[in-house]
Amino acid sequence: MSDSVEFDAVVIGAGFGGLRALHDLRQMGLTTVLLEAGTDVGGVWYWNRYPGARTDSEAWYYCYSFSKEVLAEWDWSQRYPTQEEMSRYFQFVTDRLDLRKHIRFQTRLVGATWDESANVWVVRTDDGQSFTCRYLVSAAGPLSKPYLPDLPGLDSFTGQWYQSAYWPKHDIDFTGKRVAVVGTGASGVQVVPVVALSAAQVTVFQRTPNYVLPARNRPLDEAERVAIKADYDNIWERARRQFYAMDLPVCEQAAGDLSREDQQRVLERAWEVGGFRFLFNTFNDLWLDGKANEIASEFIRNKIRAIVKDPATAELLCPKYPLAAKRPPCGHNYYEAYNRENVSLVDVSENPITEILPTGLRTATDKYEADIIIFATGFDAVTGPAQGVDIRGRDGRRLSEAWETVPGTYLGLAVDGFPNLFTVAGPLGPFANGPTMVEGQVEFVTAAIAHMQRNGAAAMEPTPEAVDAWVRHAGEILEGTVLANAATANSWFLGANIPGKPRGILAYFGGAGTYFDRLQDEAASDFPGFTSIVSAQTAQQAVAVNS
Ligand code: N01
Repeated sequence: MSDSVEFDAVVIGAGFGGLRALHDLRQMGLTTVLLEAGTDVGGVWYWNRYPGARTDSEAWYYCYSFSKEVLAEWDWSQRYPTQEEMSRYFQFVTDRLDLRKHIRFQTRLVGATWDESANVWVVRTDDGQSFTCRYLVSAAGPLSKPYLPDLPGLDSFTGQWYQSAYWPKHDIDFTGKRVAVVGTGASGVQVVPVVALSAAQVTVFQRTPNYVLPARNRPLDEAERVAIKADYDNIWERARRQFYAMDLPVCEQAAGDLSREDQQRVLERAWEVGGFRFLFNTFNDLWLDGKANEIASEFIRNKIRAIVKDPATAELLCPKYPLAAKRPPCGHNYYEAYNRENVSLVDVSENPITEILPTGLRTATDKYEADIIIFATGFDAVTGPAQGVDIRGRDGRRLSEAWETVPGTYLGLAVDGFPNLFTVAGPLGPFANGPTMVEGQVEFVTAAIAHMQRNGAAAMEPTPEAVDAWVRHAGEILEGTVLANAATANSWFLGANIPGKPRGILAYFGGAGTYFDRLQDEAASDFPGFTSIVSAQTAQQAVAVNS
């Protein structure tokens, strides 16, 4: 496209968003390179190889929709694929679409500076390279910067310790070991039941309990696989309309429309079917109405009390905040694990872990022996990855500073003062099923680039007014939901899980369907929320593109 830049586009991260962006940008004829810190593709599914890691969403919509070849040729083995199956899927997609040769593995972005005189990004990597590009597409992932609590004494620990999100590639033998698991989010609840199968003792340190929905995994048989493949057009149609971008029917009933018996029947049915249906196919006011939410929350607490035999442990496992104020994980015999003799729960909500000792952990009052410590302590979500990278836009303004108090974007995808930077799965993008959400976003990014090419624009960026309006809109939506309580539940939705991180809404909770409509309107109306820079060179190129 241009003689003066080394690449038309640079994409960061070989997860769902990055690989789709690489594919589409190359299809547009743009010279594109993807930078990936790992040794292979997969993004979170490359790094999070902890015991028990598998998807929380069903296979047939937790995948790409765009490639007919991939949809036809790839077969899922089970309802919730394991990390290993997800890795194989990413490798298959990459090779089937011939993307590998455009990926630089073990290469981490350390900085990118907007050169205003040339309208290019100057990108720097950790192997000392530097090159220019016109478009920078960050798909580094919202949950890609693991958080390790700053606990004194970790260096003195004589056993082994691991972070769920940086799990080693070799197997860890837990046989006969005393294992401490710190954290009970989506990662911790998958780790516990699996490690308990071989460890001598598993001690779970819980600060805030979660509402863990039963996943109810099962193998997919051939007939189901054939039916799924035949239904893909409808699956994507439904997923793009559904609130969380999942292939689930739209829920029509409010809790108040139903008798008490019918409410329980609906909840029981969703609990039995398993997965996120409990959130999205029970009451359509579950996210909006405290009373409806409490009916569903208390239903789960009663399930916990019925499953977990020790009443004191059961009560500790019962969350007191509204369901969905934290992202509920799906569990595979999570509550049942506490009925094992080798699993115990320690409540560290009031009595926190204060120190790691050479042979274990301690709180202010007690000591716990451990041979292995697993930190499933989450992520510096959404804005975290940008903090460690020196991205500077116009006038040398740093992205980390721009996002320090309010992580503002327009549509989750672009920031004023940072021309031609696209933040796939960035702040204030929709909280939704990742693959479907990022596919919609990448389609918007390529539409924006095509718009620039047609109009001879060297760059575009959102107006500050568009960013402010989107931030306000996202905040207003949050206030109308039970999620406004997320800070009290230490949720990463608000940055509340990281000590010292400014509290601010990090995701758009208006629903995926509404969001996709908004993207489409913006593109169809020639991007009214953006301003463009036209240079003599790009104007000339536009003539070539249009002729
Ligand atoms: O992280 P989390 P995660 N002492 O932040 C605790 C996605 N995901 O990796 O809640 C003791 O949820 C912390 O306590 P608290 C998914 O979107 C998906 O599990 O802050 N405990 C919490 O219990 C998910 O929401 C999948 O009070 C400490 C835990 O560590 C997101 O990633 C699988 C502590 C962290 O939980 C994050 O999930 C995995 C301390 N000092 C992740 N510091 C699937 O789809 C932190 N904690 C399968």
